[in-house]
Amino acid sequence: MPKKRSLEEKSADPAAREMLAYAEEMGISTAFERADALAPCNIGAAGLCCKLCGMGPCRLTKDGATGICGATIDTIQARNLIRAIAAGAAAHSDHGRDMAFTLKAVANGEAEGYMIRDVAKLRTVAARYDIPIEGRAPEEIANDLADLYIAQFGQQNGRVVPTVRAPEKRQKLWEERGVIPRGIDREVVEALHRTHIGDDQDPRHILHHAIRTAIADGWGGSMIATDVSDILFGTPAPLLGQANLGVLKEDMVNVIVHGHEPTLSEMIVAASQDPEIIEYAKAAGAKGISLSGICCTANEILMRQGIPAAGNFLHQELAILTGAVEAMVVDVQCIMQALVKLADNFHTKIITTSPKVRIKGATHIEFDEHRALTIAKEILKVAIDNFKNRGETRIPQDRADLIPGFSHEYINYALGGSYRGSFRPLNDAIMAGRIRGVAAIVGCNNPRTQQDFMHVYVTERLLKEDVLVVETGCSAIASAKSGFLLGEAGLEKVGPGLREVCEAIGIPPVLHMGSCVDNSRILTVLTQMVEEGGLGDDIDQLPAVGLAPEWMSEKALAIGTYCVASGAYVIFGGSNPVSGMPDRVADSTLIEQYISEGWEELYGGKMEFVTDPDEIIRRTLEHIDKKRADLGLPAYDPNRFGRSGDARIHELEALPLEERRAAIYGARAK
Ligand code: SF4
Ligand code: MSK
Repeated sequence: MPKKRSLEEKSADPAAREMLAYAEEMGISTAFERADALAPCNIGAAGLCCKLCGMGPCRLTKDGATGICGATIDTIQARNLIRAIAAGAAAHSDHGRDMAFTLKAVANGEAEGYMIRDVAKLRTVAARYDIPIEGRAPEEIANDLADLYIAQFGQQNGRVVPTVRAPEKRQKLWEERGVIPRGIDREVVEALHRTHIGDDQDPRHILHHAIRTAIADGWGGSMIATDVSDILFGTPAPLLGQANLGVLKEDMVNVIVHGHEPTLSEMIVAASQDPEIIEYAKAAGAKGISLSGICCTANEILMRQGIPAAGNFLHQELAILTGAVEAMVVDVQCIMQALVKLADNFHTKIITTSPKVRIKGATHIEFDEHRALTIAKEILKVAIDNFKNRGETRIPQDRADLIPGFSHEYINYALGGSYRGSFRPLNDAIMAGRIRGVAAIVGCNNPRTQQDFMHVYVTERLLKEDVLVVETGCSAIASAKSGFLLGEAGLEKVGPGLREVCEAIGIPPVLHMGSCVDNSRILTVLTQMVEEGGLGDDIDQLPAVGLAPEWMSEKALAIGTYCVASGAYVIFGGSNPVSGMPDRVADSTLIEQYISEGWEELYGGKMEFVTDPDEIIRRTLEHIDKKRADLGLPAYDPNRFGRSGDARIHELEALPLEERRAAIYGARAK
């Protein structure tokens, strides 16, 4: 009988606990409760089940077992893994494709309500690909860039162009290893072809193509999605935001946008500020419209517009439980089918908008970028009309302030200034040991683990060890809810050296860098650190680690794999899709060994699955310290820094006057 967890075991977030208690009271099912009731199949979870043909499914539970076709455990695990990576790469990249088509429509004046907001970024990106920019209108440049980007998806030969933005040494390594992606769709299709019954049956050869497919995502589809979003909606810079369910408003029409693509959500933001719509809401008895986000759509509009985030992945059901949401508008990815049934208990309308996504029982209002503003207004009117149907509400009062919006462009500016943007101060701080290293903490929530706990625990521990943390996706929202994304408040929990740097530059200790596709920003930051000098000549030499402590989506596996291909050490928490049976003979499966030691030999990066958070921390710090030593940098010493800047001023202020004088002026004061 599966164990029923307490509220505390289900979530680290008080707002979530309050709503889960309410769900129990009402007898309403949530993902948390379903995770307790539905034990995972340990054969499938370990990657040992193959259902690639009608002779199966073949479930292999003993060392040396094979499927009916003779496929071994190693082959089956490799096939399952590459299929997940291909699905993740497809999701990110299809998002990138839609963004590129929107850019094309905007360039040709065919997209209602959109404009090119960041001309400087358009010119910078276009110039990287030798698209002429001088003396040309932004629309002309955008049209050429859109054509180039659209072509990357169907390209058959050559190289996916954003790969030229990787460090030179990395590009050479990829060329030598034969993993430069030729076309984004081509690599995804080939991953599926190779894993059809009777195709590629050498696990290492299968995983070689997994690397190529993942690079097509990180240095292809995802990078395109991020570039175009910035060009159309503005490159993020810090602003003030809020996160958690307490952002919902009792006296306003609450509309939540959930999913991933900013095209519709940005237009809903614009429509919600339209005087005609505000009047319509007032006529319905509300004070106005309160917009908020869930998952990565939340990150997109939070970091560009300051629109609050109602929560991360596991908050989607909890938001509806408040009874205060008139409409949840969804597009693609991470949307639970359970929302519709749950919403039946309340007045909330679930509105699907993507031509790719329908949910039985939901209202479908299809989005079309050519009529975006009109459709956004239509959606808001449906929500406003629903306000009168609202019953009793229960909105938790938990909400935290945060400062999101740390694009790599802004970090460059913050460190170097507007005339000479530079990563020099960051590299110097790492070289001196003030900052021990960098960790990118990314990825989802998973109802099989305590919501947010792993994200927050790992973040907190690494900050104390003077590790600068950058975050995206649901991890960033977990940190936002916990107060790490707010300059001064977050600094209390930070090691002395890192604290000095944050105070000197004026940044929070955890930098919110955006949504899942924006992990491509992290690739850019790592590349800029390499190019700045002093920390080696490729990403695998940096004292940096990538972590996905509560992962659940196939996209997370694609992200992890392109980070490994780029040279990073990546640790996943939670379940291990290549673990093998618990009673297996060997310590680790061949695939586990290959994606760790094998990939490290080939790419300098490695992938591991670790459930214990303390072990995640230990391996992270060990790796960072090893990379520091390999670079010949001084060993990290926590007592060396932290007595300058604001910290020193606070210490001095606490001293009696005479002692303070003596401390400041030394012998001269006497
Ligand atoms: Fe079984 Fe082979 Fe078919 Fe997989 S491909 S289901 S291992 S027979
Ligand atoms: S939304 S992929 S749960 S991070 Fe990007 Fe969050 Fe993971 Fe979805």
